[in-house]
Amino acid sequence: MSTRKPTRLAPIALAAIATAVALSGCAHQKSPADEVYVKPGDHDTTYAFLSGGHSGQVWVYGIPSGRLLNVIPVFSNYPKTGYGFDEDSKKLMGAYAWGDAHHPALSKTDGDYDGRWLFINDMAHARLARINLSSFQTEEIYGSIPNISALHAGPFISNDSEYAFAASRFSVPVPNRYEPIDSYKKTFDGMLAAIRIEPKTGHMKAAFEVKMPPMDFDLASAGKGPSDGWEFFTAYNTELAHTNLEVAASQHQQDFITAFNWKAAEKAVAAGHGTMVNGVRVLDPTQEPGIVYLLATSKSPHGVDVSPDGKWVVGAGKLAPIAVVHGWDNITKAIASKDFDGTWQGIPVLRYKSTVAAEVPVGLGPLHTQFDDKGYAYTSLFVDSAITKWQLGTWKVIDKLPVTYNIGHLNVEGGNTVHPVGHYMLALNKMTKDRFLGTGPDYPTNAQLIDISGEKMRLLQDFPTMGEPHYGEMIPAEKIKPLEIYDLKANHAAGAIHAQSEAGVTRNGQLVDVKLATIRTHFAPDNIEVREGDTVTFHVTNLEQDANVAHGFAIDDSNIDIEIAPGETKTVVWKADKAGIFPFYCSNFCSALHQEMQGYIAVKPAH
Ligand code: K7E
Ligand code: CUA
Repeated sequence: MSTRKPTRLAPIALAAIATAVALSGCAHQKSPADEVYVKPGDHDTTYAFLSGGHSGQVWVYGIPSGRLLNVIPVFSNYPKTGYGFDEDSKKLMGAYAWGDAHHPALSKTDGDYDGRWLFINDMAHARLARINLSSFQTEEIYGSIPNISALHAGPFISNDSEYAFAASRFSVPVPNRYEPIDSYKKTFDGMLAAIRIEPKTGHMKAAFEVKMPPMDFDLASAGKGPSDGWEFFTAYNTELAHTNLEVAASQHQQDFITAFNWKAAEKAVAAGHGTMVNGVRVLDPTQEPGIVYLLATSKSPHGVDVSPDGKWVVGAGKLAPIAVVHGWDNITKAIASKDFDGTWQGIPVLRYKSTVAAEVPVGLGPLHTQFDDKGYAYTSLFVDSAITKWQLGTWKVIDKLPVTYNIGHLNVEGGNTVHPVGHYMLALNKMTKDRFLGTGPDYPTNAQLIDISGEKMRLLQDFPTMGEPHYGEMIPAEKIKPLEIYDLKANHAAGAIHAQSEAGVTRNGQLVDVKLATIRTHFAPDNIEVREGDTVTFHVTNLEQDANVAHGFAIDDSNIDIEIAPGETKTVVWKADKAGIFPFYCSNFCSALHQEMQGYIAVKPAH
């Protein structure tokens, strides 16, 4: 089944194969077709969670096959599951019908993915969502996070999921108020935020924030090992431009990575420092020495990524053809000896010559870097449409692989952990151009699966992705334990029933409550009479306890369509606003008599 685990061979046999491969040049290597082919009935070895961009969803793919396994609706309606149609998910989604989802982030324990939750940002409304990786359902949407404007940089999860870190992309005055836009430099604020994740439940709540000069914060990465307790944020627009950014924000040869000592900030907050703004304690770094330092980094940095051993902080300035590597040892020494290149807006700038360990000539348009388990780094190059592999420590460029086309993020399985897996890497390309059959002017995006287990990167296959998955996370399948059914006995949802005998209709004035059972292959009750003007609340419980028997509930001529998993209850509200007969039916194929699964609502005229 798995292509991951080779059969065990004696060391001598392995050595012999290695020699044979070296001599014959890959004679024993499987073909890419064999490596990605998962035969019917077999399973993939890895999950890939790709953001759906401004579709507001998360796409779940199987790797290596590249098969789309499911869609998890997060910020947008999804009639397939009824998300955004039933009362609970409507409440979750709040006032917005969409979100701009960029960065899926898996929860961690001891620096490794633990398979509990997937977090993801909605840039446009400064929200974070949490998906339960047992039910694969969105459980929480938190936000808008106070004082954060356009949450692009986030969520970035600390090594024990203590915090999700985030920052403002578009600075605004904090607290938000009218100011003339040309007073930007004086009145607008950049913000960093630490959102506490409750260890048992995963609930999120803004813990503290740091007010920064109005740069555009872009991305971040968690310190690890020796640098644990720090978070590194990139920012462009150190020019502090508020108009014509394509020119005005591309003037400086260097911008900054902000090194944020969140453990020190925690202490300052515990000591009562800072001021409360919209319910969150906000620290002023000019008054809190030791909390933030600036690391000069080449022109308009986009990604920043900390190596698995926590020793290297890699910034990718998209307008310079290098990856800038800052050494954690260098950073700590420069801080200890106050080796500053002055201050900027009151914040110490560490001397570049002292912190920089290497400028690696990766190529044009570097955006993001990932690491494997063997000490190599992989940097995506948007302009070159390529990935450059280079070595940590020697800083040698090892290999360069063209990708199609214009890569943004890339992701190594286990990529943001202290133990990357180092087998598969996904290139998340922005442009598809000629790669797939045409589907009109709206093009999909293109993911490419790359084998990084050898010296050279090997392209295995392409598969289309949708809504621009800015980023994705890959995790070995064995770390996820998907739920098969909801336990009906443990279902305490409002209006839930546990047997068909509990189903029925109750009335309170013009409010009608229907406890509706679904079970192969009928609804109970299936003939319902109400009066014109009634508001009818359906609590639909799927009494099934067998896996893979979801029922649907759809009412003709309405906006109601939900899917109910075995053991689950969902609530929808329907207005009986005109007299007549309204059929309802099961919208999800469930059994041989699915087509018989129907009922009628009769609405009696009011007079
Ligand atoms: Cu598209 Cu992380 Cu929003 Cu980079 S981001 S490419
Ligand atoms: Cu129940 Cu189809």
